[in-house]
Amino acid sequence: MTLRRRNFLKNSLLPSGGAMIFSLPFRADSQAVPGLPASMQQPGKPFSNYGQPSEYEKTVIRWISANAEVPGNGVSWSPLHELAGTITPNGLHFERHHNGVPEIDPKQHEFVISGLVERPLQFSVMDLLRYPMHSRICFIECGGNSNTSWRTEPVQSAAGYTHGLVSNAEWTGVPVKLLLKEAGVKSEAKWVVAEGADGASLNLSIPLEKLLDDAFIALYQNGERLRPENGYPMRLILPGWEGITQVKWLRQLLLVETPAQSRDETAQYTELMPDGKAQQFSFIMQPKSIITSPSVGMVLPDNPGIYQISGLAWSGFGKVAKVEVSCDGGESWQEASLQTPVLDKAFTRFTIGWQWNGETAILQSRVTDEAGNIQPSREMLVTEKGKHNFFHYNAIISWEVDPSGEIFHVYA
Ligand SMILES: Nc1nc2c(c(=O)[nH]1)N[C@H]1C(S)=C(S)[C@@H](COP(=O)(O)O)O[C@H]1N2
Ligand SMILES: [Mo]
Repeated sequence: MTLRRRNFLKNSLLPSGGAMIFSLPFRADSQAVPGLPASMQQPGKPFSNYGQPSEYEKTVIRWISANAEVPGNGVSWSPLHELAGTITPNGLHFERHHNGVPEIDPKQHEFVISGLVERPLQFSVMDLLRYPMHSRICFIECGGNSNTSWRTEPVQSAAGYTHGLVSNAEWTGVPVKLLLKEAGVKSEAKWVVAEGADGASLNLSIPLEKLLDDAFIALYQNGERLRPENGYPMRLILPGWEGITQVKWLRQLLLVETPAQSRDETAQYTELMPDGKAQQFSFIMQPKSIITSPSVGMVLPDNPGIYQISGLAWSGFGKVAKVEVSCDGGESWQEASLQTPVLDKAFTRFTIGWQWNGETAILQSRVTDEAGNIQPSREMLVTEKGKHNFFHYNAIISWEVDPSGEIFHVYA
């Protein structure tokens, strides 16, 4: 290795160890142009090593709700109402931390596969980077997303700050089945306990079949290495499944016969049903959609006027099949256009034109996924799941546009 590198340097045009200075024959094209103001005749700001959003976009931020009693515990909401397209920029991906963000030196980090396997394996970050990788765009949604909607009164925060514990990114990493094959899964193994390297070693039990299906260990997020907040240097991605199962700062996959019954699959992330029993392991995220623009807190400038309704839809069961939009509180529905490509278990952008007549209007969207699941009304969801649930709220979201142009969150 050393030898080859030395040869490479010898044969290259770069002075070894020296700085790379390029003096390409650039054209001197910043000459004065008559009639232009002086400011436009100056060169702009210097280049930057890592780009940041424009000064004028400073208000486009995640909204943090930290738990004052438990340091490191809380969420930050993705500003869905400010974003376009389907990919969540890395700095705006929602966050959910139980024990803060650990600072991990990738050179020190080790990931192991152990338990009911023929050959326990240990990987450094460098080891994993040498495996064949694949990329996939998919959403991650926290099971607690939208949970203020279980309350009797609708909250009036911006759309993303109520429903934005969901984001969509292109993740790149190593399929788990490849590594499990190498380790040799014993026939008794049925579950896998995934553990993170954060404060309380967050751990979750995952059925082995999902790991042998489409699970992967992501090292990259939208083309660059994972952000510390999203699991650097590696995290589990389980397309379409509840956020809690997608363990960040992954350090172990332990193959076992039965689930660990850990804190976050017993005391938390279970669904309290009307009969008083709690449902465990609600892994797949149900179909959901939201109109992101216009939405609560915005004001429509023209009354009457023509507007573009735009929103996001997704389902843990597969692709979005259709999205219908109603402007009259669900009396009538029209099919929206879906932006292509429509991807499996990923955000799909929908749009539809709307001619507002200036009167009170209630805007709603309703998604149907390719498995035939339809997003329920709030009434249907509450009837099925009761009033004391906390997780998996996926009912239709309603925005009321008043004649003043102001928009409110309502239950309709
Ligand atoms: N190790 C570890 N993994 C974790 C968590 C955590 O606190 N620690 N939070 C989980 C929860 S509840 C969710 S919703 C997702 C959030 O992923 P994100 O912060 O990258 O959006 O990570 C999951 N993985
Ligand atoms: Mo979560």
